[in-house]
Amino acid sequence: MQQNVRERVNIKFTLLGMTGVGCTSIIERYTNNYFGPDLYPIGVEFRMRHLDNLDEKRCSIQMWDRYRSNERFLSTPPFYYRNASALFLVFDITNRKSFQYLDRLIESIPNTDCYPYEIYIVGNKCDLIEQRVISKEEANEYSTKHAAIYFEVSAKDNINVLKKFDEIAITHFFNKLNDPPPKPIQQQQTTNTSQSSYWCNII
Ligand SMILES: Nc1nc2c(ncn2[C@@H]2O[C@H](COP(=O)(O)OP(=O)(O)O)[C@@H](O)[C@H]2O)c(=O)[nH]1
Ligand SMILES: [Mg+2]
Repeated sequence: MQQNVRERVNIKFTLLGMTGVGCTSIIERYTNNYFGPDLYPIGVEFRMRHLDNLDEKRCSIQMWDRYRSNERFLSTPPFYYRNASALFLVFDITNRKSFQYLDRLIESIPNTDCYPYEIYIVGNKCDLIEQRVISKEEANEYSTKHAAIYFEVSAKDNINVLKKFDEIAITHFFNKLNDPPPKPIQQQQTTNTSQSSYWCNII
């Protein structure tokens, strides 16, 4: 019997940020519409969200969580970057250190000729208005300086998370359909990719 195989376009998004900025919370909100202090999966590298019926195809979005390494050494492995459509550098709008940490994240990004991704800077916890220490103006200025696009979200209050990430995913989906990405200029040494994955069908 012939199976109805639906065409699928894969999008990989990688989130990076200082511990505690809310990378896992954003991913949980986006893939599972959940926010809470507990039930966060341990040892999971990415989670999935699927958007169906886009041009009669399925868009499968992999959300790669911040690498759980010792931050002082910034040893994010290459497979976090490889084939990523976009990098999301997350900070907490109530924590200046997490904003300053973006410098180190940007320095550690591999050569963009090799990995042609877009870079977004994401200010999380925008529900904590009273405790804000990084203004939108400062974050926007910093992002422009680094050729990145800035937006704010709250994983807790579900502000902007679905809207922004879906919007960006859909743009990448159509870009990929119309213009398949070029092969990387330089082939990096092959690294073993994720063994552990968590699949989450919410649509
Ligand atoms: N107020 C508020 N707290 C948040 C938000 N997102 C995450 N948190 C809290 O920030 C802490 C760190 O979140 P987590 O997702 O584990 O951060 P990660 O280390 O970057 O993965 C937790 O206590 C979360 O409940 C948010 O949008 N607003
Ligand atoms: Mg986490």
